[in-house]
Amino acid sequence: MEDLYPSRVESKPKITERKDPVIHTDRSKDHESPLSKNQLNFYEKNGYLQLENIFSDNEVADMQKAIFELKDSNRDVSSDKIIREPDHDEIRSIFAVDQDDNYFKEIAQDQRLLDIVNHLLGSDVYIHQSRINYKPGFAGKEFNWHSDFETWHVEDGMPRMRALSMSIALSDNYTFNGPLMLVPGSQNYYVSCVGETPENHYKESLKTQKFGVPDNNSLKWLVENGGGLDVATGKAGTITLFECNTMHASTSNITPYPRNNLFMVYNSVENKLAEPFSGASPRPEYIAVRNTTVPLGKKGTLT
Ligand code: 6CS
Ligand code: FE
Repeated sequence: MEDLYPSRVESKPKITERKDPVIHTDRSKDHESPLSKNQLNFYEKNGYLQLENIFSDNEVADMQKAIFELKDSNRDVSSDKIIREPDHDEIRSIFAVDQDDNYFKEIAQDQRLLDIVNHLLGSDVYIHQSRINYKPGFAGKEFNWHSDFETWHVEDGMPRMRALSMSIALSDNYTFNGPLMLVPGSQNYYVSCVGETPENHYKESLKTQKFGVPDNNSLKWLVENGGGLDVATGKAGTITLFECNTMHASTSNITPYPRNNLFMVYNSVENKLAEPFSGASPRPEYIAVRNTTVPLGKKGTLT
């Protein structure tokens, strides 16, 4: 398959224009979306969108209880799906929660979410990756600048920019406890990074990412040619949708307040993973789904 978005192959970074729409349903069909025209315009322009009050307070409380029970039950468990902080034993992330726990699977296929995602991706969808990032107080280390798509393309073989992340805040995301920072407009440019992907890169990158991180000049260019820098703060329950190629990062958390977020990554069923464009072996199923790409829910049908 032709590599339309080569990265980590040249000795110098390069910025090219994206070759895919940001919203994959024609804008003449905005009325079919649960999102308003203004919300669709904001997402198309900025590469992200925040939604409040999708879930009831009880639903949010149930999710919070579920993620803390999961964290407590895995405190001393050693598993590849449990990523601990680089210099701390605290749990940083737990992957594949929708695969291992029906409660999270139900959240992933909640029709209120699917109606939004199906429209933005213009098709049925499946979960490419799910995780809980706990970013514990005093110990949660940063996530360096990156485009998820650059990693999912190079290391997972995701062909086109037709995926998005849904982050559900399960603690208040303040300006000071390591909230998601985004570069509005960066989804329109693809930064080809330098440096060859090491084998089993994920064993390190999920703790501290070094490859697939844009150089400072490219990052500065995106910020200055896009919409500056935004911070996705919000109370628990707030949803932040961000396009697979929107440049983002988050700082370390040295406050007493954890920043717990549940991430569901939706990929179009028309964009299933091919062979990794890096030529390396595919990443494990708990990071990049290949086997269960069954459409979630049914687009437009009652469930
Ligand atoms: O490698 C990945 O798939 C993960 N890495 C980051 C920093 N964001 C996306 C995803 O969780
Ligand atoms: Fe990311």
